[in-house]
Amino acid sequence: LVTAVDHVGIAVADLDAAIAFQRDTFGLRVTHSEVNEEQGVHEAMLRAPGDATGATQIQLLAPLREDSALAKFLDRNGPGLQQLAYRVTDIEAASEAIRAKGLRLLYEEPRRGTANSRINFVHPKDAGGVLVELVEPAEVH
Ligand code: CMX
Repeated sequence: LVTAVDHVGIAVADLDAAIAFQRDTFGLRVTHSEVNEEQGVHEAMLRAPGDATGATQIQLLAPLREDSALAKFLDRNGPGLQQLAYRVTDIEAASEAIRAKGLRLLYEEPRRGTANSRINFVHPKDAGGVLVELVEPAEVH
């Protein structure tokens, strides 16, 4: 079902400070950043320089609004690991297989994720306390 660990998401209060910390402490570099209005996040994707394309990335997520899922997570837990994202090739098929096992997905239909990927989430209460994101990357032309 899953082809790779696409990324691990970390909730942060200050995106620029978190990017500087990851860069100065671990040598990670930003490869992509964007605002996702629907998800209510300002996000950056980071990877180690020299890592092969397609390697697991670290996603830093800062809230855009107080009513976002990210803001609620930060209010409740403070900064820290927020999600584990699995890459899939066909999100409809993956969603169907997961629903068939009786697990709850958060959305009826996939929504837009980072870099025009298509995403959904398994409810953390159905996945051992981990918010699991399913990511079907956008086709690269
Ligand atoms: N990881 C693990 N557990 C989590 C969690 C997380 N990230 N977020 C919430 N929970 C737990 C809560 O602690 C709570 O546990 P208890 O009942 O034991 O206290 C339980 O899940 C349900 O909490 P809730 O109050 O019913 O739900 P929330 O309002 O906290 O929302 C969730 C939880 C997962 C539905 C919401 O965070 C969500 O919709 N997430 C998906 C969207 C998202 O995370 N977007 C940001 C990332 C965008 C991107 O990746 O592109």
